Amino acid sequence: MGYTIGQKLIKAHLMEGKMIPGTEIGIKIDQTLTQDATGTMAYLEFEAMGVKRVKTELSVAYIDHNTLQTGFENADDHRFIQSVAKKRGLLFSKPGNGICHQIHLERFGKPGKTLIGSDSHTPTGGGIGMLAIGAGGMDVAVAMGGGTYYTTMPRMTLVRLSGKLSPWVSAKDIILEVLRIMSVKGGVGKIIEYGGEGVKTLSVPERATITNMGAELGATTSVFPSDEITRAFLRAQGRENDWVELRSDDDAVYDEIIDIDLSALTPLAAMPHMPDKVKKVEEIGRIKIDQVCIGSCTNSSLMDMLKVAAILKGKKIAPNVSLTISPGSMQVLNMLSLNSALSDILSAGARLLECACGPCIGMGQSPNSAGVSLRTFNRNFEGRSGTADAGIYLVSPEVAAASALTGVLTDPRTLGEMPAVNMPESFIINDNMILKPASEQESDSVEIIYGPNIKPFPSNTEMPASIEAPAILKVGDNITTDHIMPAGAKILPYRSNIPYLSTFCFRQCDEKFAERCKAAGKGFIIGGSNYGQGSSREHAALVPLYLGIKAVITKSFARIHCANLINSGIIPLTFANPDDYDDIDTDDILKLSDIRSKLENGEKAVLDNITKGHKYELNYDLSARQTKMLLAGGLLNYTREISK
Ligand code: MIC
Ligand code: SF4
Repeated sequence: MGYTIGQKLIKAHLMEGKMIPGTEIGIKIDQTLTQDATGTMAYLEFEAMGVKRVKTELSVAYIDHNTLQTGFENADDHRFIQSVAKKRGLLFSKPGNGICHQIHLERFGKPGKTLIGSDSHTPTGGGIGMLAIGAGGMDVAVAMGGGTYYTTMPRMTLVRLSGKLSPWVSAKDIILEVLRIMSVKGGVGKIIEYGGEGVKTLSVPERATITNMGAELGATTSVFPSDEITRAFLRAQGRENDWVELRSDDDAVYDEIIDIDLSALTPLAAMPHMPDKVKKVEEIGRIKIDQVCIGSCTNSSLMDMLKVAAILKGKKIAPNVSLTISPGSMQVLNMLSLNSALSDILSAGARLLECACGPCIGMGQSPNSAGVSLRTFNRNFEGRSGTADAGIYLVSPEVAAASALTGVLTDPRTLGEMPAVNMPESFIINDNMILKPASEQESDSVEIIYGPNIKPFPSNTEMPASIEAPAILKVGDNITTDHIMPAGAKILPYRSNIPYLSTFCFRQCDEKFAERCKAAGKGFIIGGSNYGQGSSREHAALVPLYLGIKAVITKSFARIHCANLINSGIIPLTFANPDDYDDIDTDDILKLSDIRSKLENGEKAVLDNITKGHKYELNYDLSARQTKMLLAGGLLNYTREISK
């Protein structure tokens, strides 16, 4: 039996375990990336591990999320990360250089290599045939120290593409169609691989849009073959030597096959407030819009920007619309500025923002009250934009630009012929915003600079024999990490200050959550299915840990968040009978009796509802290593224990 691309990549990096779906595997990591919003914590953890130099082939620390610098906090974090990078052997991408995933694709990603990043959209690298996985900061810290990365062996899904996209339809519509078919939890435990004749019609930036937004499926990662198109992209980046061919075997076996005829697709949009609430633009109709934002790691490549410039050329945006453009990297902006594209964008009335995440993570550009915003981004969770009652629609650059001109949601096919866009043979290469580390000899004299906003991260203790505590919060399905630990301009500057961050935890669901946790001293969270979807931010585990949360009991979990809970020593449990969820109310006193010995002996866990006098059976899906980690009170305690 042959192998899929995902299986080949795993096989080539397998350190522990067997490639049996659902079981734990350990893989060797070649490259890592961090961004600043998760990076400060990852480097604090790395420092706590006491490793002198990173042991990967390449590790890059990017600054792209917290670039507003409304106070000293962000700049201090940047300085801290820069000093760690210099001392410990990492490349450092300065603020303004662009979004980590876009730059990594342009300058560093290599087909056939593994990459983990402390950001859920790390699978963007799958667009050039990498095994690129989003993970919590602690997992990235371990990988930087040369440690194995553990995950569950995924099942393989093939999305078989046939035909060719029609004019005005683009890669964003392909991934929105996949989301429509599979839903935000449809990818959990899977690698989504793209194949079929249609693949040959897609350029690398288009492929990267698709693998990027595979994060919204909950997938472990997404991957495209590495072919002549990949080679041409790397050549244009001056890196043809990094190319290797990668394709699935003819007799590879997939667990699931989804067929999509590209020629049948039309422009799509994800409606508020979930990336899988996908409808045809023509069906939604010409709703009035207030804002259009073009950019984010999903759609900020040169190709995207050139298309937007061509659509806007010689026209004016509607008076009721505020249009923002954030190019994905300095390379993209540089290239736009060298031809008339930038001036076409500006003359139409666009507001040019920095090459950074910006509005995607609520760093500015929050829409007006009850505003309608069309964004080429990947997430439209309620409140993420910074305006609680705004309605965010996720669309392609074509739909965004066409709608900015008309002032209403517009199917771009109504604009007539699509303007042609030509990609250059080669990109401008200027890595002057990427700083090299000190040499090993010089590194001893480099000082790590901590600012006053950088506070120690919370630690856990060994798991007790039993845990009795109230259900502090009960939430429904598809709770995102933006619910658990919101981001945005007011909160993001405090990513290295867990005590302060904790006051914002779960605010959208219960304003008094933090207060109630403090009053109770300890507690449980009860959740529905796909709990913790979205971001990789380990703050969504570290903050609950700080607030005394001992276990989270749900119908099911999203992958990265579940791993982050375990790393923090918070027990993730699921109801054996999902209906038991309905029986629990907020403030019920619950008891995990003999939980320690149950986990040690692999026995079913039982939750006593002391208030109601009922008992519920609970499941847990833990490897032997994860069980030991939980018993020890998290990854750092466990690592200390085994290295004694
Ligand atoms: C996001 O898109 O939600 C983020 C901000 O990039 C996060 C990381 C973070 O919370 O810092 C992600 O996707 O992992
Ligand atoms: Fe940045 Fe948005 Fe991409 Fe997250 S999804 S990395 S916030 S651009």
